[in-house]
Amino acid sequence: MKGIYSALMCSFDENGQVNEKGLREIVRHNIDVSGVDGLYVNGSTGENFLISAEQKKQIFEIVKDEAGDSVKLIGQIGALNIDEAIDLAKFATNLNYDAISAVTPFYYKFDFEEIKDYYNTILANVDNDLIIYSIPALTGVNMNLEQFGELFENEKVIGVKFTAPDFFLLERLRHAFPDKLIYSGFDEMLLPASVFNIDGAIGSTFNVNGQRAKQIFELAQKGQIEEAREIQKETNDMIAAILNNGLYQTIKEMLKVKGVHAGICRKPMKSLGKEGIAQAEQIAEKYMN
Ligand code: NGF
Repeated sequence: MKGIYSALMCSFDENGQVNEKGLREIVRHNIDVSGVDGLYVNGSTGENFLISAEQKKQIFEIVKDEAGDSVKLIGQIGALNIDEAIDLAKFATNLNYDAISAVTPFYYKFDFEEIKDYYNTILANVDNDLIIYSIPALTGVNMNLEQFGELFENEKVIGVKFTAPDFFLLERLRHAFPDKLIYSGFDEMLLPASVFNIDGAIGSTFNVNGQRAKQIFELAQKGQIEEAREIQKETNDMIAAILNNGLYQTIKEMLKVKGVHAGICRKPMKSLGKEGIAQAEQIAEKYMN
């Protein structure tokens, strides 16, 4: 389960429906061109919180059908409706997803006991391993070392997708839980996270930059920090340009330059105008092979 995972984009048409052909092309691009080790399906980058449960299932099915067993698959099933989360967990598990993942429940200010109960309830109902998806900047849920430890007491909780710039906590987690999987979630901080001996990373920009991400991760593991720093610098030039233009929309337009029918983002995300599309095309020309 170690390595570089794309937080998979999904292709949607103008009516907000899943474009199956486009989604299959995105999967193929990630496997054949970006060369990632795995796909994180129905995460933030997949616009998971903007789509119906039926669409989530459709995406789980298409991705598994296209990827087969060629790369590892993690299915993000977290939903505020715990029945939906359990249903999606069973669905992804029946499709042979290698693991499930669930974002910390958000919006209502759940206390830690409620969050722990959420994960343990899901896992009592499904025969699969789970990776916690921690992204405090978007959920408002901050957990400390002891709280992660309590969640890890459930043996089926095998790791965490750690999307936070808190390197002190990251180092403490690594030290305290050497047997749990720790995936870094901020692509622009992949190198410093790798230096702390993470097991892998999950990111949106790997859809268009998977090869560089793999190089950074592997060089850091070998202690070749100077070379890794060069590639992280080039990567961050690209990420800064993407963030400046609109994150998910720009990645989709970059994929289109490579012939991938990546579609548009679901409302209420807006589409790029002519200038934004031209900017995305320039970023693709400059940074994609
Ligand atoms: O898009 C976000 C929002 N974060 C992603 C990633 O952590 C999300 C990150 O790659 C993810 O894994 C998922 O789709 O579930 C950033 O887009 C990237 O580092 C640029 O800032 O924070």
